[in-house]
Amino acid sequence: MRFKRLALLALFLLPAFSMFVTAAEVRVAATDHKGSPIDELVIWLEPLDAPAPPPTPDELQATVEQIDEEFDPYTIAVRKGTKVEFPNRDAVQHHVYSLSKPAQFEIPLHGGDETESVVLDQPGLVPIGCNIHDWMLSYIVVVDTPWFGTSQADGVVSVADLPSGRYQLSAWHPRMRQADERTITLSEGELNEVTIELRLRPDRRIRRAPSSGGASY
Ligand SMILES: [Cu+2]
Repeated sequence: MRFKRLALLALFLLPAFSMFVTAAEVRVAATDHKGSPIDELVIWLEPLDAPAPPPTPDELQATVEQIDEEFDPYTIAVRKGTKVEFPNRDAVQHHVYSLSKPAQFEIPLHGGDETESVVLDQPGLVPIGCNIHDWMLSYIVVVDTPWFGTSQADGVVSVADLPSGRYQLSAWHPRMRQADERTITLSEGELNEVTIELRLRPDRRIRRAPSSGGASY
């Protein structure tokens, strides 16, 4: 009796398991024209053969912190419709805003431990800044797909659980004028490796003012 039940359970689980093993994984390794890995590169994959699956509630949550008078992360992709929270981890106040086409908002002065949020429901690039600290910058890329990620210091970003098929792979970095786009075909059950070489503009990012620790303004 017990065995029968287990056999039935296995039969029931089998389709879910096979779906998992036939999914594709993509691993993007990005370098600049000098061969150095590109950190903080946002990539996303839009399916070309079928519509993207609808979002789950868990997918529609993201956080951009203000910590040590910087935004963290510097670049992030979120799915269209995501509620992005902006918690302030600093004792000083920040004033987060965006004047972008997909989203214009302003979160007036908010102090330590206060969290404000914005729902981003239009795809596109949403640069955000702080009215008080000019060097604070972050870039939110709002995409209409569940498959996206950001590269680490080694220039690598992996995205798993994609159905096999054709995708538009887009890559964007704040030091690029426009996103790099290419079509790729992903095979089931395989790790699909893609190498991308991109030309980046010089790094003009202004880092946090060295005076911190002194004045709080
Ligand atoms: Cu600030």
